[in-house]
Amino acid sequence: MPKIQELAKIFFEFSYWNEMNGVAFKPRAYMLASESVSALGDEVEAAWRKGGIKALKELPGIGQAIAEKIDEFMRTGKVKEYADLKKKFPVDIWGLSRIEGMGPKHIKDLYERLKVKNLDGLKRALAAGKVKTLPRWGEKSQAKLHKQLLLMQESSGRQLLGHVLPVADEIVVRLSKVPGVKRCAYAGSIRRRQETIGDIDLLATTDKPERVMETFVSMPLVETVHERGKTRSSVRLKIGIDADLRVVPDKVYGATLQYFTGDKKHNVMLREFALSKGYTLNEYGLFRLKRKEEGGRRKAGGLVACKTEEEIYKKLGMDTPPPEIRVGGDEIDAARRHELPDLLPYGSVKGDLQIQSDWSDGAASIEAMAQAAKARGLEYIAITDHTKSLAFIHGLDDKRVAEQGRAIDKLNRKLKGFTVLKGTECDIRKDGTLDLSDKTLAALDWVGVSVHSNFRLSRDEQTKRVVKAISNPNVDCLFHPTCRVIGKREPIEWDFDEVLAAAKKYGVALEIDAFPDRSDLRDVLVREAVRAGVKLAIDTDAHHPDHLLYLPLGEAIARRGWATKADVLNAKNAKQVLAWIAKRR
Ligand code: DGT
Ligand code: CA
Ligand code: CA
Ligand code: ZN
Repeated sequence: MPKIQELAKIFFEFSYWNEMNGVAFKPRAYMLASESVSALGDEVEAAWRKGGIKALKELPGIGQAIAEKIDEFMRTGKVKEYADLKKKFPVDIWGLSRIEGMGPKHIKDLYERLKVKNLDGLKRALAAGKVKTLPRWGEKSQAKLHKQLLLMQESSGRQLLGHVLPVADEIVVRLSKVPGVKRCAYAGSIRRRQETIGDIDLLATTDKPERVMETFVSMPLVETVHERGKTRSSVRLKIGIDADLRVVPDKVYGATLQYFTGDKKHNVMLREFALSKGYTLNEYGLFRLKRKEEGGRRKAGGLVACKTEEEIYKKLGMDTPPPEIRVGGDEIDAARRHELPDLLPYGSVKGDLQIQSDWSDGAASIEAMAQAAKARGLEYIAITDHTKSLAFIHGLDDKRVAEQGRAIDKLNRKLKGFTVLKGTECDIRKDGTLDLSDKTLAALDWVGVSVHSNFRLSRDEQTKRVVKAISNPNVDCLFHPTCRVIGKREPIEWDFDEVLAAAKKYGVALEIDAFPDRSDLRDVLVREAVRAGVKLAIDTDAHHPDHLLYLPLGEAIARRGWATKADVLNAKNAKQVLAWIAKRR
């Protein structure tokens, strides 16, 4: 585990430990510190080197006590209080907590009553039927736990796009600088912006493969080298994922990029289509097939295209499908008919419509979030703190929402060329009613609603609950519609068609939440929303200024769902968004 993640884990475990023991305030302070450290990454060490404890305290979510622990960790590689904790309570809190529904008290029970210390121990206890004897875990939770463990196993090995993409970008920058390298890119699932990534596929073109291979296998990011060859090398990265590099001559770059971008199904379909047109396609290019010889097979003949992807698709008589939609569905047909949509260009989103501040569970002040968004080139944000049902994270009640509104008015008078919208992430109660009064909601600029509890209602009940919530005329958007958390929580069960129809009827937008483990709505549902003419709102669900960098991941999901600029509400400016809201309310 990288050093900084180690620190994030330490603070996370402190948070849970304090919570187990009923200590006030500390759990939240440690949780914020953990999120902050994890989001800031290497900036923490840089700040510490520059200005020690004092500089650390300037970082969001970090106070004196935490700064002292970071200082200790940077100096000694350890935190003494943490070592003491591990002696008292030798449990992999971090690992166990990855299971949905596994809170601090459960972890305490599991250890004290069943001596469960980690996921393996939990598996054994489950298999032995011991878990259901615990007061907090009945038969039903036992079954659910089994399912959760399976879900974790399925996703193990694959990593979230949002965590891998920055690393892949860094490698491409590094390799591109090697003398003699003409072109370099990542292909595979990263280029397609799939939500999880199995391994990183890289391409480089050069006449001197040795130098780029040497750079690749000796990058500081590399943990072990699996294989080093003249045209292909493969390594394990420290973040726990493999990366392959293939080096090819520059003139076949297009063909190789097309082949290794995939996905496999798209390639199979494309190759079949090429054959039907008298061509053959492989990673070296598109070739004309020779006439069938007597009794023999048709052989590859002259090269037709290989320099760029566009050239290859063009020779096949079609437009080039953007990598995000190459899934082996109807994209080849659409490309042949020249009917591919103009996908939402990256950088189109002008404002972030879901931001949490330190009024609820965010790490930074409203102003800090606004400044960070402005620095990233956005024109507006909506502050959407949680509401009172989520008391454990200081959700706002009507009174505090009003108070926050006044604070935002004041801030807007100060900010130049930037707007903060007054919003909420209002909790949808079990019965579909909302957690704030209609009067409060009506006074807000932007009302998002979402489900945070009772994930396991019957399909019918869940559908009715959500439809009822979005039928409230003050509601503008349904946040993280399916409540899925990748590798952790399954989507809620409901009738998506019915919710979609209701969203259309009431003019409510559906959110695309760009936060890496959410990616909710996912691509196929986005496409259904686009078909139904329901507007999408892309946002980061930022709880920290650094989370704003996830916005392009949301744009990628929209692209995977064939969304164009016209489908995305916040591709509009603040004034246009407010006009849209005014019209629909
Ligand atoms: P991943 O790594 O599981 O996230 O997904 P991909 O799509 O990156 O898959 P990967 O790394 O196995 O292969 C990269 C691309 O190379 C894949 O999308 C298409 C191409 N490719 C690999 N193996 C085959 C194959 O057997 N046939 C064809 N047509 N293409 C292949
Ligand atoms: Ca791959
Ligand atoms: Ca691969
Ligand atoms: Zn939150």
